[in-house]
Parts: sequence; C-alpha cells; structure tokens
Amino acid sequence: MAFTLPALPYAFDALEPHIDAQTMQIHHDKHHQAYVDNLNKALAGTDGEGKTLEELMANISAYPTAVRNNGGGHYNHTLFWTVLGAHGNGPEGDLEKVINDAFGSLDALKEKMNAAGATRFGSGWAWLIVKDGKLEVTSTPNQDNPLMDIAEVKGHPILGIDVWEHAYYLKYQNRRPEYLGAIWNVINWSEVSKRYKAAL
Ligand code: MN3
Repeated sequence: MAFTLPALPYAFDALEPHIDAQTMQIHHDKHHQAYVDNLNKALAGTDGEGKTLEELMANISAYPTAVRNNGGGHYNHTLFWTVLGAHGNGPEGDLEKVINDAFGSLDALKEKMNAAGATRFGSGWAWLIVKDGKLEVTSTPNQDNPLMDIAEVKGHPILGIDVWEHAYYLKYQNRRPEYLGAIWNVINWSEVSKRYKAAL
C-alpha cells in the first residue's frame, strides 16, 4: 500500500493569525504531498515497500537518502499537523507534572524548545521526546527525526516544531524566533498529552 497524504484536521485558516492560511495550504498541499509522492517513488519495487513508517525510521540507515528525506518528511509533517490546533489549552494530566519535574515549568520547556529550534543551523526540527521514560528536548537536521537509527538523540517524539523556512517565511520572513514564539499559541496539548501516554 502506497503512503497517502493525511487530510489536515482543521481549516487552513484555523491557526490565524499565528500561522497564516496560505502558508498552511502550501505547506500541507505542496510540501507534504511532495514528501509522500517521492517516498512512494523511492520505495517502489524495493523491499521497503509495505513497511510502516515506524519500521522504516528504525532502520533508516539501510535505505537510500531519498527514503530518509521523504520518509522523515512524511512522518514529521503527519505528526506536526496533529500537534497544532486552535485549542488554547495546556498540558493535561500527568504531562503537566512531568514537564514541571523535567524543566521546572512550561515556560522553561518553551524556552528550551525555542532555543533548540533557533540554533538548528539550516533546516530541521525541534522535538520534545520521551527517552527512557523521561522528557527531553532535542533537534534534528533536515527531515531527520528521533525515531531514526542514525539520530544523535533517540526517543519517541510527542511534539515537533518545523523550523524549515517554508513553515514561516511568508509571514515571518527571516524572523524564526518570532515564529517560534507565536506557535505556542496553537499547540494542541490534548494531542501531545495523548502521545505522551502512548509513548510510555
Ligand atoms: Mn515543513
């Protein structure tokens, strides 16, 4: 079964004014679609065909670069759309407590994630992961992610922030830190909390 582009779980303009509708439309319909198409192309007729994304990530060093880039791109964006939303809520249940235990406060976590995103040279992602049952902040280059066997810091991602220019350039131009500040207004903490529980 070939991979397919998941529908955006809300309208393109749902994250306005923090993330504009045009950026969301291009990001989802063009960029993510291209990762899906190129992943299917790269896997066609190989023994990677039929594997799940998680199986591919866990053994990514055995695959060509096109699978790493586009498989990572597909996994990362599929996660990204679900951890965004105009919910205006905060971490729930155990997650609130473990964030306070690990980082001191939610604001301290945001600062750490923003620093990880702002200092990632070139394109990449900032991550909140569960590693050995504990929360950790990390970042990856390009479309890599912490599930990949080649990742410097491995773990299960429960929140990912895209710091590729295509995620913010129309509205924020070169001001990546401003985008990183704004995105916390549209984090879907219910989804992050759900992913935390599932990762344990
Ligand atoms: Mn992107």
